[in-house]
Amino acid sequence: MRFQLTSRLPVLPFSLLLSAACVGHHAYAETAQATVYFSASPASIEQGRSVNLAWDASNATACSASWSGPIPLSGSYATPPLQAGTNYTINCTSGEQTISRTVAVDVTPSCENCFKKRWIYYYGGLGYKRGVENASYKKLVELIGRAKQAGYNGIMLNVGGDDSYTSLLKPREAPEFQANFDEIKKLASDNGIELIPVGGSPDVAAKIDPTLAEALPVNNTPFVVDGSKATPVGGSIVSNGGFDKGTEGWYLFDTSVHYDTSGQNGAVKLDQTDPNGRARLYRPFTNINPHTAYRLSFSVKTQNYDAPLRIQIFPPAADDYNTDIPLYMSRNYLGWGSTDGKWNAKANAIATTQDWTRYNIDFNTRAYTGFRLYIGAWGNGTTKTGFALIDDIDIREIGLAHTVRRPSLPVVVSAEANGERIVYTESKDYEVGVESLLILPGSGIHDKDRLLVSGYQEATNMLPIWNPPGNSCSSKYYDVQRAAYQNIKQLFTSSKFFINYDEWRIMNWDRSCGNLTAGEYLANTARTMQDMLSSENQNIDMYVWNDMFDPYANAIDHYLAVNGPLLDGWKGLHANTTIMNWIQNRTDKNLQVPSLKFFSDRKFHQMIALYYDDDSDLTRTRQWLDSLDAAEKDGVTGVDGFMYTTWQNNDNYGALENVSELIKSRYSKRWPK
Ligand SMILES: [Ca+2]
Repeated sequence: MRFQLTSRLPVLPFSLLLSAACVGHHAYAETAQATVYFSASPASIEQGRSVNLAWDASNATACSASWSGPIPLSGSYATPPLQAGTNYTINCTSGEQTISRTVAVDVTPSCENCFKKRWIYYYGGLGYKRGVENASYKKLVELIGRAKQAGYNGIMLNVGGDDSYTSLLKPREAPEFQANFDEIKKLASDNGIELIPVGGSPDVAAKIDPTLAEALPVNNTPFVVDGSKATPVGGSIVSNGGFDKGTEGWYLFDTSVHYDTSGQNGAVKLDQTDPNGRARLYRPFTNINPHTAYRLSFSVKTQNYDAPLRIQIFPPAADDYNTDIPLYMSRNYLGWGSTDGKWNAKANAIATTQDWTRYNIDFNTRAYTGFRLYIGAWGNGTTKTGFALIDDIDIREIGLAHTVRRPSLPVVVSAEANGERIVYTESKDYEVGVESLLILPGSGIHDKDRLLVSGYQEATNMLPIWNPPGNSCSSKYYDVQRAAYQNIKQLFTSSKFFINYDEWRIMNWDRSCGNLTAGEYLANTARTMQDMLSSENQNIDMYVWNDMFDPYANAIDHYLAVNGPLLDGWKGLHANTTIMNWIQNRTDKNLQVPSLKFFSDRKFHQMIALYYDDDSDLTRTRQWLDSLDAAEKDGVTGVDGFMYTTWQNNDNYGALENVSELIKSRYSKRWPK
């Protein structure tokens, strides 16, 4: 042992002795008179890092250092960031003797673009069955083993679906979760896989507190009082909705749509003869009030019909806006109905053969003054002989349906009288009932009065999203997010956190934040959220998807039911946020290069989310890597990782090894040794 070389052991703290024994590149020697210890820790660094020098001289009278002149007999010094290999020397004197010690610090070029983060996206529940009986648990166990073998070092864990709320936010309510999660955590740690939590979605706030839901304005619906109840004046805006005047007012959009006289005083028949399955009934509506809530009702009868029947409602074609943006396009094809003020238990659906059945859906005109209604099929089933009959189409204003109420989203009941506007008082003049108002005894509202009722309507089911997002104007939004993060922080050891802003399709309708653009609203929300997260965890390292902040994706002038232009939301992101870029090229346009450049120009680090769903021959993975090469040729820096990202069925992990092999061979210098 090196300490036995001298009988006069220098008095060093135990930890320093350990570092002397363990750390390379140190000089340790002694003379009869003096012993000088000098070390650099670490002795090898990446460009731009600093090292700590430590020394201790026993029986010496003076020491000097190459970096500063005279120094104390023992001490330490942190070097400035080093750009190249550097030698440090100290000289200590003892009588006539000078002892010189030198340490060499190796500096390796910084690998800014090394794939330091090699992650996998995982979405699944862990809560309701123990261990391997739980399919999600089992899949994750297998994935961790394969991840290690294939060279991955992180799994972004969206413990997902309906399970995520109970699992991540209320673990005690899912009794199997904790044990399953603890085992996953241990397994991941044993295999060198970091588990990165996903959370902070705006949905979380609305799920925990439904009064925080983003909601669409419904302005001045005319109501009429009948006794102690007021309901919308109503009346269908659809003429010839029963087809008793043939197809007057309607367009039979495809050759597989016919007028049918077999019953019900006329109906429309959709058959399955079109090779592409197109069978659409169409009608445009004009001179419609904006910000109005409507209920569409219709009847369907089928025989041996298995094409997916859909309802789609778009803004008017003549509108300046992007007319591809739907007003109503539920992820449930035929929409989701409502009865007695509540959503039905199940989405609207037809049987292959069924007698006449009535359905309804609710929609909102937003800022538009018209809309285009489509009922029909865009794709075929397997039977080619079946048909569906549609009849009795009715659209009327619906007041106070799925109303969201909070201080900034009031229900306002008023009337016009003698040119004056009277505003009535809740609990004194009326109470809000089920899609109606209850007029109270002694109310200022009287039988047969005409009222104007304004409120805010849940946009649930109107767009293909799962849950309505919360609105961040109220500080309650962040209270809910904070409590959620505190739970997540307890569960995970990683300081990384993925803020799940994904397809945020309804946004910025609450004016209590001020008259903001959607981009400003998003920037404020992201900044306040990240401030809150940073206050909860000083070491937090935050990640977001690109799309809501990306002008080549969703950050555009008109994005679905987002109120106002969604530009410049990125300005709210903390500078050290990493963008997880999953943008896909269009057939006519490379979007990946400009998107990577957009975020690189704004100094964000990025990871590329490769392998989006089915890509078993890696065509799209190669395309992504080609885009990365082109972007980096164009000056893009800061792409320091990738994520194997699968979404559909969360099941496409088949190419895990092939993807990492491809990257390893194509970027051997960027793959950490
Ligand atoms: Ca009819």
